[in-house]
Amino acid sequence: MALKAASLLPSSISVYKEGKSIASFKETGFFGCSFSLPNHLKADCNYSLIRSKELRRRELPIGTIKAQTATTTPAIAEAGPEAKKTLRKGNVIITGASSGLGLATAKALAETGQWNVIMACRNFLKAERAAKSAGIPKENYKVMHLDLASLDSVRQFVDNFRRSGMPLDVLVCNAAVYLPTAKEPSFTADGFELSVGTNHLGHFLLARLLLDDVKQSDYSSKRLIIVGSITGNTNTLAGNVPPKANLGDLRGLVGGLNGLNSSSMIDGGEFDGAKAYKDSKVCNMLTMQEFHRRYHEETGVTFASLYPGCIAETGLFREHIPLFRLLFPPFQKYITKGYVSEEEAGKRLAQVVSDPNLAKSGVYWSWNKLSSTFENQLSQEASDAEKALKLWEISEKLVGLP
Ligand code: NDP
Ligand code: PMR
Repeated sequence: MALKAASLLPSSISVYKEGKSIASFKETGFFGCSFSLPNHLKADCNYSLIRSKELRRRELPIGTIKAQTATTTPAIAEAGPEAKKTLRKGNVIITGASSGLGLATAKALAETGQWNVIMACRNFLKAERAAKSAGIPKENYKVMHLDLASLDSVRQFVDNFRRSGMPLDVLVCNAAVYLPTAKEPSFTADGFELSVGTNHLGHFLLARLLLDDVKQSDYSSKRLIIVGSITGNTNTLAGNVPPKANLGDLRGLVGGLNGLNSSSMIDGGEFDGAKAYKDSKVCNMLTMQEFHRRYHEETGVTFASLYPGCIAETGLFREHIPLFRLLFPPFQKYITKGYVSEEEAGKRLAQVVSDPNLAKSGVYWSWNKLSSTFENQLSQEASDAEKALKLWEISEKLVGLP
């Protein structure tokens, strides 16, 4: 299988394992890119052991890597000393829990018996069916309607949740859309380009509104988690696959991303669906850090982001061409070795929700080959505090926050 996949990816890029080249391949129309990488990025697909060891020796500010104590994925199965302080179950909202990472995380948490999972989904029936067929214990989850592509729906969801009277301990902003083959932009109910509108602006409003609820929680560790990705980080090999994320000076966002009197892209450029997704992930990671800077000290809430690994079989790739969907999983399994199953990725995100060892705020978590966590380093753009502030202020205006 490795050979087969490799033969479909003839060579101008090398994939390195612990400093040694393990495979090389070159541009194809299928993977659609031609680029060369600076040497310092070539080993990045192996973003694991070497790097975390090296980083353990350095003290870096928030938003960049810092060494850390590794914990392994199964940690969520046991309640740590912190969790034992709290007698009641934790309540966690997970957006986009009807498939992929969100569903696997809901299952991993619900199965511990220590969490009520609120599955915040745009398709109620699909979510109910998914929860049932995944075997999530009925008493440990509830589906609530949320369409992130509509600011009214976000506000309605928050009202409905508050009316339920449940406390909120953890919010997980997980849902996303990826439209790599779209020739023209599509738009949210409020007229924002759909990928940034859903993945960033919908979540931005949701997280801003629900922060008050999380603040009030008496749970032992309250958290707000926004799922990020390697592909938004241009300090990695994956993040250098064109089109690269780049928010520029945010001129398109200032214009409202409506594709009419302003560009549909954050940087003001031509529409590109793959870039819009990667840009939205940069927004997710910048937003997490801005939350941390503004609210961590005052509220004690832990803000975190993560790259759970390449979950190559999820619904995220539903809009991609069939050949991509066929070849992407073996490519990630046998060539980049970045592949993780939905189940494993779900355990990883569940760990960021509940592991007492991952209570540090302002961190972008990743996992090494042994499935141990480490504090990963974000790209220059994804850790740019000035850009994060500007993004925050423009996003506030767009979603109608004072
Ligand atoms: P999926 O497509 O399987 O899951 C995405 C979820 O988002 C679905 O439940 C989908 O709902 C939901 N969703 C989409 N649009 C909306 C909306 N408007 N309102 C509410 N929910 C919506 O993809 P993944 O599980 O792969 O993606 C989950 C997260 O993981 C994303 O943030 C993604 O960026 C991130 N990620 C994924 C990686 C991967 O390799 N797959 C790698 C790194 C990060 P529905 O079921 O109705 O379509
Ligand atoms: Mg990528 C270590 C190398 C690595 C990793 C971990 C990923 C993850 N990718 C890697 C390398 C490469 N990819 C290389 C060398 C190529 C060129 C052949 C390549 C191509 C590629 C494409 C066309 N990769 C992709 C795509 C997508 O359409 C996916 C994407 O960008 O979605 C936004 C994707 C991804 N690669 C990943 C991950 C995790 C993705 C999915 C995305 C995400 O959610 O960010």
